This record gives sequence, structure tokens and C-alpha cells, in this order.
Amino acid sequence: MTDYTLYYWPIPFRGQFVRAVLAHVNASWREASFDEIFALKDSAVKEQLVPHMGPPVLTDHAEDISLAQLPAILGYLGRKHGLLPEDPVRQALTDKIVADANDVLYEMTLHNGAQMWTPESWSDYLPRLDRWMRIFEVTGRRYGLSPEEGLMLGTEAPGIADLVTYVLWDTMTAKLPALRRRLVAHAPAIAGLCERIAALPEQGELRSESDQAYGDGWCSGQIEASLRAVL
Ligand SMILES: N[C@@H](CCC(=O)N[C@@H](CS)C(=O)NCC(=O)O)C(=O)O
Repeated sequence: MTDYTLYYWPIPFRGQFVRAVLAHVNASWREASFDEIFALKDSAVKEQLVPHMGPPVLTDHAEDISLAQLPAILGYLGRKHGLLPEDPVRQALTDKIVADANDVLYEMTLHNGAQMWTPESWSDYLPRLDRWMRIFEVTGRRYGLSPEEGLMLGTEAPGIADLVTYVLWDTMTAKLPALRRRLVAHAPAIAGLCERIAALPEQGELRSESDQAYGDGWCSGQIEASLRAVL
């Protein structure tokens, strides 16, 4: 039996954060099928593995529990697999980085596609995206991150903060390459961190598998089409 089952659409977006952490700890997992995801999401709340609105949902078979909400899943995996700093301050900063990443996902997709980008709304938004990049950059710099070395919170080894930062910015700018130069301009240390985490063998392997499975897609749907149109 696999260690985990992940219920997430066949796209990177929020699911890729969970996949990257599972790959990092060498856990085995099964990707639930589209039909299983729909069935779980649409079933009566009292029958769901965990009461939730939308995926990702992660089942931990060893513990026989299921979790929803990306920050809760990442916090759980971080605690279980020792991917959080030991002190409460940097644990809280890890939570903040996860919350920041989820905010960026909401903003980039206009709250999961509630509206579509237009050239005007995208151009008005860009200073905010640049500021998000600088928020990650300054956070890492305060803990010794540079383009050449270091990690987000000055830990000895990559943790949730680093994996989340990597998945957010590296996946987004790989799938939407027009954004890569903005990242390098506004957050060169984050761009460097992304390259170093991407070079870890398990992340390289995950990237190849995901590219093969999901192609060029990032968040998918009409919102991705509208993003590509304004880019
Ligand atoms: N706050 C949730 C958001 C979950 C969410 O919006 N999931 C999207 C995919 S990324 C979905 O398919 N939602 C379906 C729905 O809300 O009906 C989290 O962070 O996990």
C-alpha cells in the first residue's frame, strides 16, 4: 500500500506543493482519478473523508486520516516529517510563507477564476505581483539567503518554507515563462533558491513526471487562458 493518496486535479497549481513535499521525504503516494476527486468533492459533507469544499485532500494511510486545506496539509507534513524549524518564531514564519503563497495563488487566478484577466486589470495588478516577489526575497535575505546560497529561514536543510517558495515561483515562472525575468529582477535570491531546489534529484524527477502528465498547464481552465492572453 502507498503511504498517501492525493486527491487533486491533474494540474500543478495547489497540488504541486503537496507532491513536492511527498517527493522530498521519499513518500509513496497514489494520485486519485478525476472521477474519485469529483465523487469526493460532490458527496454529502457527512460522507466525505474530511469535510471540505475543494481539493487538495490528502489521506495518510498509516494514520487513517484525511486533511483538506493546503496550509493544513503542509503543516501536517512539515510536523510529521521534520520539515519545520525548531523554534516557534520560524515555525510561525513558515506558516506565514505558506499563507503568502496561497494568497498569491488566489490573486493570480482572480480567486480561482471568479473573474478573467483583461489587459487593463493585469497591468494594474503587476506592481502587486512584483511586491509579492520582493516580500519573499526580503524574507529570505533576512535569514541569509542570497542568489548563490542559503535557505528561506536559515535552516540547515530545506524545509516547508523552501519547498513552498520553490513550488510557488518556479512552477509559475516555468509554466508562464514571461514572468521569469520579473522574478529574476525583483527576487534574484528566490530565483537562485528555485534553481538549487530544482536541482535536487527527487524534485527533478517530480518535475519530469509532472511535465509529462500535465504538459504546460499551471492552474488550467479559462483563467489560465486569460492569463496566457494578457502575458
Ligand atoms: N483554501 C483552499 C482552496 C481549495 C480550492 O480552491 N481548490 C480548488 C482547486 S485549487 C478547487 O478545485 N475548488 C473547487 C471548489 O471550491 O468547488 C486550499 O488552500 O486548499
